[in-house]
Amino acid sequence: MAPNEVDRTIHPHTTGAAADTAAAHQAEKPLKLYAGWFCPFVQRTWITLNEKKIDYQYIEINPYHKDPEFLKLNPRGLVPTLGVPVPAPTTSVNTNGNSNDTDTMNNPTKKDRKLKPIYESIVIAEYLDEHYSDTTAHGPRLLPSGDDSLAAYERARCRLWIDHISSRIVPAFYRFLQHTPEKDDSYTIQDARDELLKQTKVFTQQLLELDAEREELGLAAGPWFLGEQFSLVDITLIPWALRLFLIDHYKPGGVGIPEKGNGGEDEEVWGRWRTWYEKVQERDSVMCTMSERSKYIEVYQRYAEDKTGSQVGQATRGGRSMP
Ligand SMILES: N[C@@H](CCC(=O)N[C@@H](CS)C(=O)NCC(=O)O)C(=O)O
Repeated sequence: MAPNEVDRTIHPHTTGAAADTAAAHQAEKPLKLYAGWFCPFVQRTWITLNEKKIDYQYIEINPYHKDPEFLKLNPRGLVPTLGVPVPAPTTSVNTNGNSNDTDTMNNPTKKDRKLKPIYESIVIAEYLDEHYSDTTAHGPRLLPSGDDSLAAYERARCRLWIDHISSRIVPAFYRFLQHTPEKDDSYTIQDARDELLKQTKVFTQQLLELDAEREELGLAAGPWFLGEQFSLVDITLIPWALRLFLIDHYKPGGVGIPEKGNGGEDEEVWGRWRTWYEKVQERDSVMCTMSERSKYIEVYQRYAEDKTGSQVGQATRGGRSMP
């Protein structure tokens, strides 16, 4: 199955808070975000750009149309794709830690720049965090920086949990949302629920362990993966956390995260989840990328009924890893 009519006829643009943010970023800019308003992978990039106060042009496209111009930028045919103005190299690229390019790549007056594509939401986020590293202009780094062995370890730990989210939580989300027993009875809705809850709990237990580590050092506990510091680990998970309501809407019995006081032996874990989730909903860089709830309900119906031909949908159906 390839992208089909249900994918190609989705609502074509942002609504709600996201529409205001997109409207404020229509002017031509050197940095271009090719986006789909509904896409959680795009949302990772969008949050990163907002969080770091990077100037960009928002360009809405429907990635299921596979326009040749878009495929030239990203042969995988996926959003997010970022168009980045890259200067012509003066000498060969080096790997010894010294930069050949001393000026800012985002200078629109330079004529010798080419628009180069970057894709894959985590690669994009790491690029933006690394390139826009001036903390005065762009705020704290989203991954721990520094050359010392502690910083290297902490970066690796962040990447480990980014991997947990991408390879465990995100696939479990789609397997649950696409669960359609008439089409596939190889797993039950309870299997799908158990897997999503299990992987979410593993992540949240890690938040608790990190809190305890920080408390021992006399540092503030949460709310984020890096304590008081909002991070790329949080950004990696947020779009799916904000889409859990779709499972509540479409799937009998819903996600199944217990209400406060009903968590039994997991009460502490789910309490920590709620603390994190409440902070997510207060974060401007996040909430300004959200469209109207009713539009997500509409656009995800093709997943809930297992009718989408998207690459994510096909991978979920075929038990393969995410695109
Ligand atoms: N691994 C990619 C996944 C991106 C992705 O799957 N984007 C979807 C929209 S949510 C897309 O462009 N789908 C087009 C298709 O399935 O043909 C990333 O992290 O950026």
